[in-house]
Amino acid sequence: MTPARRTSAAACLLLLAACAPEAASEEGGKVAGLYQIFFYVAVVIFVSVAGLIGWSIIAFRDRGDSDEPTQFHTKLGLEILWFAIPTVIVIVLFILSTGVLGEVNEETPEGAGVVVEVQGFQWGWRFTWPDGTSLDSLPDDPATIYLPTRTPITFELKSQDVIHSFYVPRFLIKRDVVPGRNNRIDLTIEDEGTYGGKCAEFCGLLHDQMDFTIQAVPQDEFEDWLSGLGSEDE
Ligand SMILES: [Cu+2]
Repeated sequence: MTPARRTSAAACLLLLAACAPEAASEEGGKVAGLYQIFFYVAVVIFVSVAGLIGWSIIAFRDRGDSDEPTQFHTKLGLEILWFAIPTVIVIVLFILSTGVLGEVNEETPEGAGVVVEVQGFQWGWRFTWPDGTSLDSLPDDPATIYLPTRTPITFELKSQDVIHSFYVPRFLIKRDVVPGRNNRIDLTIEDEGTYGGKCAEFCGLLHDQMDFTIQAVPQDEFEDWLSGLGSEDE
């Protein structure tokens, strides 16, 4: 590969990497950071392997003479090297992943932040706050729920019937909602904005219509919205 081609291939890969959505949650940012490390490691591996294959194809091509290149058996140093490099890569990536997994799964202490119970059902979501106020998101009437930015939020995930999956793509975190099991997602939304949510586990006929919207707003605006919702309920 000429240097120009190599540069343009690298540029294409970088552009593709930029296609991943930007994380709107603190925890998603950590996942995105980890993803980027994996991506760059993969680029280095791909370029090295493809480069070496390309080089050997050209360097050892049939030149029309019958002379074979020098044949040898066992090259201990090289064999140890190509065993050691992937082993080190896997160990480093494993340690980094475990670290990020621990941070992302860290539970907000009880009483801190906002807790929302999210119940998935065929085919919608019921969002319930600790004071009992609830809001349903249904296929013909998808709900918008408000949540505060820069405050820890706990989604307590429950299912009434089959397995669903609570997914807000911009948060870069997805978790299954399993009947008989209480799952949770703890996260902090960093940026104000409107974020679409979906069910990400095929759960029947109207699975694709289990949409909802999260409106991330400052704390006081969230409280106004929640008290308005509570009085609507009465
Ligand atoms: Cu579902």
